[in-house]
Amino acid sequence: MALERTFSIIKPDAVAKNAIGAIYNRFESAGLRIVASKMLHLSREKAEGFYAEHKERPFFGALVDFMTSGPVMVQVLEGENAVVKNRQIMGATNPAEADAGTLRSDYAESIDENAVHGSDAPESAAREIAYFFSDEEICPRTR
Ligand code: RTP
Ligand code: MG
Repeated sequence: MALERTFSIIKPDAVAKNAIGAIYNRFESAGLRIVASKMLHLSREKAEGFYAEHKERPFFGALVDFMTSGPVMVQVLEGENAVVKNRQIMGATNPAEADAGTLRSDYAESIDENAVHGSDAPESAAREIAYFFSDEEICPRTR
């Protein structure tokens, strides 16, 4: 399978837990390479745009409140089958249903504050990467 890219967010709850390094270790240990990365404190406008597909859902306001409650780390992960691999590393949306050893099982408290985001398909990955990163900010490995 060809190299693939996916988009990832370490959400404010996991940043507040000082878990950035532990989560990056999970990505790298699974063979995903971090090819772009930065810390941001999202504006409401930026968070609302990111989650626009959910804007009619009852949890939308709480989701935007949470995502703007503190800094996040955003990153591009590259590797074989990166979209599915990252979703496997993350675990189910609701941490109560997440398999043991997944990021959400280990770091998330609830479905509302669930530690990480990962793109759900290659098409959404491309859109989400472009929403946060310019081409010059993405640095594929040269060795
Ligand atoms: P994400 O987009 O953050 O990676 O999460 P996901 O694909 O696993 O879940 P998605 O359906 O895209 O939902 C986005 C975020 O909205 C919150 N949510 N709350 N209370 C609820 O029923 C509910 N459902 C979704 C979660 O924080 C989820 O990560
Ligand atoms: Mg999603």
